[in-house]
Amino acid sequence: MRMIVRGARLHTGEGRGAVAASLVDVEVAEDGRIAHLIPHDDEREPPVTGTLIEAHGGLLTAPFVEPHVHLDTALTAGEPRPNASGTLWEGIACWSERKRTLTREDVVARATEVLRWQAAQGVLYVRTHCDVTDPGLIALDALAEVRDRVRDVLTLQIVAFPQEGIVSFPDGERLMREAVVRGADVIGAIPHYEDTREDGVDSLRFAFELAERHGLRVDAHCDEIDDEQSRFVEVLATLALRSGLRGRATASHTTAMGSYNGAYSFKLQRLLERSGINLVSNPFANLNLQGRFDGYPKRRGLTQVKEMLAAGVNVAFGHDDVMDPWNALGTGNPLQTALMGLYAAQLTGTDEIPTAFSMVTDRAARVLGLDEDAYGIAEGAPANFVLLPATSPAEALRRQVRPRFVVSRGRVLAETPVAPTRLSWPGEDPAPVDFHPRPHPRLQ
Ligand code: 17E
Ligand code: FE2
Repeated sequence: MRMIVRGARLHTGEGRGAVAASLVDVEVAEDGRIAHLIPHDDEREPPVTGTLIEAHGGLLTAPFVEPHVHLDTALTAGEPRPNASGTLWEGIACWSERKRTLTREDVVARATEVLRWQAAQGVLYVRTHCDVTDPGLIALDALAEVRDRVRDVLTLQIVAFPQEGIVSFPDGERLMREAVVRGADVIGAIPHYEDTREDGVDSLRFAFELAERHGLRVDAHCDEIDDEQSRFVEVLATLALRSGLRGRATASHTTAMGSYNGAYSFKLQRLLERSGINLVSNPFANLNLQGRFDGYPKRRGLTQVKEMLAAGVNVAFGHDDVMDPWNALGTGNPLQTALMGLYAAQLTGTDEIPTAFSMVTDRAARVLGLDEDAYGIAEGAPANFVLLPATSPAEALRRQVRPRFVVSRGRVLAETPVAPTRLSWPGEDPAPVDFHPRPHPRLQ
C-alpha cells in the first residue's frame, strides 16, 4: 500500500446521517486509488510500508469544491484604484481599467498563488470564471495554461465569462466563440448587465446554443442586482428545461430573488426544481455588493437559499472573490464561505448546519458535474480527500479548522500541524486550549 489512514470518521452526506457511526481505515494502493475502506480495529497492526496517517477520529471528507471564483481578477484589489462606492458596478469599472494592463505572466502568477492557497485549504476542484470581454483573451490563455500545469493535483474548470456583456459588448459573440476554441470548459453570461431585457434574453439563448453545440455546461452570472424586475433566472431555467442541458446549467448569484414577491417566488420554485438547474450563492460578494442603493430597511443581498433548498433545488456556496475590486479581503477558504453563507441564509438549525458543509462539498461537486466515481470516498475511486481535525461538519465550521492533511491522487499535498494555544489561566499552570466543547449531542 502507498498510504493508510487509520481511525477516521467518514463524512457521508448531509442531514442527520452526515457522519458514519463507526471509524474506518482507508487503504490507498500504489496507483493512487482507494483499495479498501474497512472498519477500524484498534488491535490491527498498521502496515510497515507506505505513509501512515493516524486520524484520531478526525473527519474524513471528499475534498472541498469551489464552484465559483474569479482567478483572473484575484489579487488586484486597489489596482489601479480602489472601489470607493463598494458597488458591483464600480468594481466592473475598476477591473475594466486594470484589464488593459494584463499580461499572461501577471494572470498566471496571481491565479497560481490563489490555487496554492486553495489546495492548502483542501480545495481540489475549482470552477473559475474568466472575463472574455477582452479582445486579446489574455486571461483565458493564461488560465488555460495554469489548468494544464495543475492538472495532476487539482481540477480546474474555466467559464468563458463575458463581464461586459455578450450582445451589448462590441464583438461579444465572436469573443465567446473564440473562447471555446481556446479551451473554455463552460459557457457564461451576464444577462442583467446587457442593455435591455431583450438583449439579456438573447444573450442567454446564445449561451445555450453555444454550449449545446460544443457539449458544454452553462454557468451564468444571473440577476446579480437588487431589482425585483430582473427575472432572467426563469429564462435560464426554461432554456435548461427545453434544451439538452437539463441538470447541466447553473445560475450564479441570483440576488434579485431576495426581492421577489411571494407569489412569483412560489411559481419560480417549481420551475427551478423541474429544470434541474443549480444555484450558486456567493455570500461574501452578495452581502458586500448588494443593498448599496438601499436606505433602511436594507436588503441582505442573498438569493432564496433556504427556500430553494426546501424546494429540492441544488444550491451551493462560492467564494467569488479573493482580494479584487469586489472584495478586498478573501482567502479562498471554503469553510469561511460556508460559515458566512450559513449565517447570511440563516441555515442555523442544528439539522441545517451539515447542509451548509455539503454546499462546499457534495452540492458544489454537483454544480461542476463531477461524476460520481471521480468525487467521493469509495473503493476504486481516486484517493482524493481531506482530513479535518474535527469530529463533525458542525465542529469543522464552528472552529474553522484547517485540514490536517490534504491528499490528492494518493499523495499528501498539504499538511498542517495542529498548534494549540497555551493559556495561562489565573491559578493554573499554562495549558493548551483546543476550543473543543463538552460533547454536544445535537452537534455531533
Ligand atoms: N463580476 C460580476 O459581474 N459579479 C461579481 N460578483 C464579480 C465579478 C466578483
Ligand atoms: Fe462571480
